[in-house]
Amino acid sequence: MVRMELQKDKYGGQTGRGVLTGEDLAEGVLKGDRLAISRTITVLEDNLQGSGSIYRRLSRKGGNAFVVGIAGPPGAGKSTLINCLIKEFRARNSKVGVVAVDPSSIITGGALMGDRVRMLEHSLDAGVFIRSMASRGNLGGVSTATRKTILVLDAAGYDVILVETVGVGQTELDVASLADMTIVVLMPQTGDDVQAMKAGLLEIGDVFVMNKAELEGADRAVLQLVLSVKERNGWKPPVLRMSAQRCAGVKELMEAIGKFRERITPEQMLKVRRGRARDELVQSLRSKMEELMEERLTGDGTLERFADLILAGRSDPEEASSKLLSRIFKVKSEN
Ligand SMILES: Nc1nc2c(ncn2[C@@H]2O[C@H](COP(=O)(O)OP(=O)(O)OP(=O)(O)O)[C@@H](O)[C@H]2O)c(=O)[nH]1
Ligand SMILES: [Mg+2]
Repeated sequence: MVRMELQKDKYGGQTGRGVLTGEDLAEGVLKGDRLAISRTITVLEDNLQGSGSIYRRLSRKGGNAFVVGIAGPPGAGKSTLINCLIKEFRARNSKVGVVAVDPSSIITGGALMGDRVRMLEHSLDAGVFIRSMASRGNLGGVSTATRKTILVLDAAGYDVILVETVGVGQTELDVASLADMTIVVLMPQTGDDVQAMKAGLLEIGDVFVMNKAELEGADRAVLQLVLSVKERNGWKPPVLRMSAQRCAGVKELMEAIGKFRERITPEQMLKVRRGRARDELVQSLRSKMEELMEERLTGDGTLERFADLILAGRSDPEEASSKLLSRIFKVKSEN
């Protein structure tokens, strides 16, 4: 509660000089001011006033952080493992940002709390910034909000950004595409659904961690995984064993991260980042078009009128959408 109050005083609203601008916030971020970082993420997430200028200022500053996605089924030990990674990176003097993407937390709130408590020991460290994010109906969705958060942390000077995502829905795949490398965390278990889940995860992992390796069935699970992992672009993703609760195996994981990072050539990096810039552009276009649609068509009952026309057999969805498109964009659209 105290923190919320502080945020409000410094960056949350009116000050003696008047309302703080996006530029003020952006400057705060570039100086690494934690309250500014926190407030800025919220402003960008919610598209509040000032987000345009913040975005312009910050997006030209970033590009230095190494972004690592940590994906895997619920309860595999991703947060526990991140805790271990934070310690290792801090020991090497890297500043670490953590983004916990948690679509399920709106329902339970439990996982978020768990993450907070588990990572609490780092929360007083100025070199660590942890942000949990629920998909609370953000414009453009979770991956857009995650991208913006990464942008802010990157500009604020965090060297490594760890992004935790659960499961393998489209959201997670989108989030994985934001990362420079992805670590997939699994645990020994059985069941067909798990196999299906792994199928999606197999595609995105650059390193696989079999966590809870002290549990029964770990050897078999590792063996199965080794057999299923395929070489991609000259890199055979290693399969590592870990007991994240004790951080056993974290040195090997750090080594694997280092190796992967070393072999990324500047050209590959450029290619990845160009692809990302393109995706961002498409996403932004898409959300602006949706806004436009919302603005022009829903408020005044246009959609209902066209629906009636279709019902009455006087139009069809294809023809109607072409007409509406040309109306929105004021261009002639091919039917
Ligand atoms: N036995 C054992 N338990 C572990 C290990 N690592 C983590 N756990 C436990 O597994 C549970 C889930 O760990 P989390 O780190 O919250 O897993 P998560 O993947 O982040 O979970 P979600 O964020 O809810 O998807 C916790 O009770 C951990 O204490 C391990 O190496 N061995
Ligand atoms: Mg977690």
